[in-house]
Amino acid sequence: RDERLEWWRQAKFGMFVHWGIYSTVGGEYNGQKLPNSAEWMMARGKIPIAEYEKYAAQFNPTQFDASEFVGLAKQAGMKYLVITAKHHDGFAMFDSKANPFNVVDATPFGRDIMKELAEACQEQGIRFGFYYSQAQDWHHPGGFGNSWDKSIQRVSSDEYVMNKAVPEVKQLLTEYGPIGIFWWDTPRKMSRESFDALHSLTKLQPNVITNDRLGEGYRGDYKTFERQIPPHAPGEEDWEVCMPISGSWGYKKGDNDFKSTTTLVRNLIDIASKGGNYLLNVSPTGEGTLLPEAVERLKGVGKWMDVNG
Ligand code: FUL
Repeated sequence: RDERLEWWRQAKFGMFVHWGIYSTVGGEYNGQKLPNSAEWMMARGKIPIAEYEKYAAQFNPTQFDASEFVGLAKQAGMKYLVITAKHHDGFAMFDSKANPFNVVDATPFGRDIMKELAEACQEQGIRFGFYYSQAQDWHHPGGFGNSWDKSIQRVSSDEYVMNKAVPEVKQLLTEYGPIGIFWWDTPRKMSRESFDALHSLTKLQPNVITNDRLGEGYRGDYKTFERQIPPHAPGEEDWEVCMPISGSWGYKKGDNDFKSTTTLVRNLIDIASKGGNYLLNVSPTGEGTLLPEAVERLKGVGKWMDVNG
C-alpha cells in the first residue's frame, strides 16, 4: 500500500474538475437561479428526466482543448487530475457502452472527453483519476436520489448497479489507460453484492488509489474532507481536502466567490504542512474553458510554486 500511495503522498496538489451538461446553462433552470452547487440543479429544480435530457442536446464545448487544459493544471503545480466521469445526474462524460445518456451518443459534441483528458494527462505526466457517483443516479430507475420525477418506473438498486454502474466503472478502469485515482461519492445503503461488485472492480487497476466514499465499511486509501481544512492533522491516516475555487463545484453563472490567489497558496501550505493533499476544483463552462478568474489564479499559484517549490 505504501508503494501504491507514494506518488500521491508526494503530489500534495491536484485538480478536481466538475463538468457536465448542467454547465451549458450554468446551473440556471429556464433562466431561474437555484440554490446550491450547479451540478445539483436537477434535484434543486426538481427537473423531470425528460426535460433534463435536453441539456445534453445543447452540450457542445467546442473551445475545449485537453492539452491546454491539462497544461494549465501542470502550470499551477498540480500533479494529478480527477474529473467527474458521471455525477449524480447520471450523465456519462465518456462513451458509455451501458447507457446512451452520454457525451458521445447524446450530444452534438460527440467526443469522448474522458479519453482526450486521459491521453493529455499521460503525455504531460499528470496522474489521471475519475470521480464516479456510484449510488446517486437521478436518471436511472434504480439509482438513488430522484424523488421528484413521478414517471419513474422503479427497479431495484441492485439492477441499477449491475446494469449501469458496474459496466461503466469497468469500462473506465479498462479503456482509459492507467488510472491513478477512483473517487467514489455520496455512499448510500446498498446490498453487499452491489458493494462487492463495485469494490472488486478496482482490482482491474492494481495501482489505483481510492477514497473513503464507496460505502460504510469500505475505508479506501484515504479520508476526504470537503470544503474545510481540518484544524489538526487527523492522525496517521492519509487525507485530502477538496474545495471549489469559487462557490460552486460545477460552473454556475454569477458565482463570483473566487478565493484569492493568496488564500489558495495559504490553503495549500496549511494542508501540506499537516500532511494532507489539496484537491482544488475548477468548473469548465459549456464552451469548454475556464473563466479568466480561475485561469489567473491557477497561474498565480503556479508562479508561487515555481519560486517556492
Ligand atoms: C459532494 C457532491 O454531492 C457534490 O456535488 C460534489 O461532487 C462534492 C465534491 O461531493 O458530496
